[in-house]
Amino acid sequence: MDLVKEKFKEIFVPIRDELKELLKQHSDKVIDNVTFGQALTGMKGVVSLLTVTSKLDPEEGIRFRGYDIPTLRKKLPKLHEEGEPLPEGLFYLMLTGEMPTAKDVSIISKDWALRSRVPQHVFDVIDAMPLKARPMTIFSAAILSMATDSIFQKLHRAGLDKKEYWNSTYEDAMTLIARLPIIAAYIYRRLYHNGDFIEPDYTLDWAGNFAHMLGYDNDEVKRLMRLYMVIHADHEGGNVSAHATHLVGSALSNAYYSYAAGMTGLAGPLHGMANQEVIKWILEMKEALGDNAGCVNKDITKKYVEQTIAEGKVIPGFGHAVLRKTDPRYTAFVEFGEKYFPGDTLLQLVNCLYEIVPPVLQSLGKVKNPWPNVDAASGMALLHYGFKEYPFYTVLFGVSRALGVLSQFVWDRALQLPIERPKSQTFEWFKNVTK
Ligand code: AMX
Repeated sequence: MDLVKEKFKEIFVPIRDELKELLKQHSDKVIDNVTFGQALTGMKGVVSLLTVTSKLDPEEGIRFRGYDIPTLRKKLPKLHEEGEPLPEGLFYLMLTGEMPTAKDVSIISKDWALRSRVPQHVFDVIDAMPLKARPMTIFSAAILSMATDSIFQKLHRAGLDKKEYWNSTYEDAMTLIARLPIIAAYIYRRLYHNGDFIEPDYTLDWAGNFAHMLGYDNDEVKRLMRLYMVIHADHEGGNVSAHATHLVGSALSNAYYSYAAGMTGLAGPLHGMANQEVIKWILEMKEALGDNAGCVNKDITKKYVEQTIAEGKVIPGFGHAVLRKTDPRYTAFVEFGEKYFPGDTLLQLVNCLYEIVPPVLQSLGKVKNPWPNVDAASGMALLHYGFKEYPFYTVLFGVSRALGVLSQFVWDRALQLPIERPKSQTFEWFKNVTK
């Protein structure tokens, strides 16, 4: 058994046993109440999921195994002292709960490089999609097509003991993560660079190699890609992509099916697609307002924001279902911009929207969180380096999200979490309970 897998087993077995014991003793204990409003507005705040990898605090933002983003940027192993953490390390931390050493990170980097060969039929599936298909449609189809390789599925059909589910699920999750940069880069080069594909460079780390295969060999872009892959990795269990992955997996669907479900959820404009919507909206605003966009003319920009809302649309990149403060992931991207490209006009515009948009949203009297989320700033950094094909941005988010949802997926199997099945009621029932 490999070292990381062995370590994981040592860690999860006592936790699995403890969970079983707790369930045996306390199954009837009431831990939460559900209001009429919560049941009908997306179950927000209702505790009903077990997620070990991360926890989202409405005021402080995301913590991965207890560590916030600024701490992770300092503590996780890096290639360069002043650079960004390696996503391999975050994966290790989410899986084991322990801060990795440089050696742990290097073991994962090498393991992913070894597992990364993508079967030909996956490229054939991608090539069969029309060039006008959305990148997330192609990405999800490619992931699904890899289910042919699921070791869990093969062993399960042959009659696998449920205590062993975690082992082949770990194999599937690692292989899936290893292959994602190659698949995503292939889609990107096919759609936007005439199919001029770039071979992987296995002397690079996972995210550095991803930037390289996309066609960005600049060292700053590699740093940005490491940050990007760390920042989007996880946001506890209830967000659409994490929850969809968990839900589908709870039926013992394999990791490929489950993560593909997560990705089709991430593709929605209220979730991961917001990162492309932000850039689309900003570019349209610049087109409409010319030199007046941003702090040059705050009144005109404010009117543009109000006009978007008057047209029945949301302001992409602002608001959140859980957060009630500025998203620390947003702050991390702005800090990156201020370090590497402080004079950038788009960075200035993003900073200016931070002043203009929240008061407009607050004035509506219904928006629970007027502050920017991660998507308000991530595209600005990509655009700075010439990565202008914004319909692809959600794929980048998706590659990163695999780290969180698949480490949790391995935990789901290790803890033998059961099939998920909340209760639904009819409209008549809901009317009756109000009487
Ligand atoms: N612009 C305009 N209106 C907004 C808004 C925004 N950015 N954010 C919330 N509202 C509106 C809602 O549409 C809702 O209006 P309604 O009552 O007329 O339907 C009202 O304010 C109350 O919504 P809420 O409780 O504050 O938010 P929510 O939990 O229902 O939704 C979210 C959260 C993120 C979907 C919402 O804030 C939004 O649509 N934001 C813009 C899209 C976006 O940036 N999504 C990315 C989120 C992060 C991610 O997953 N990547």
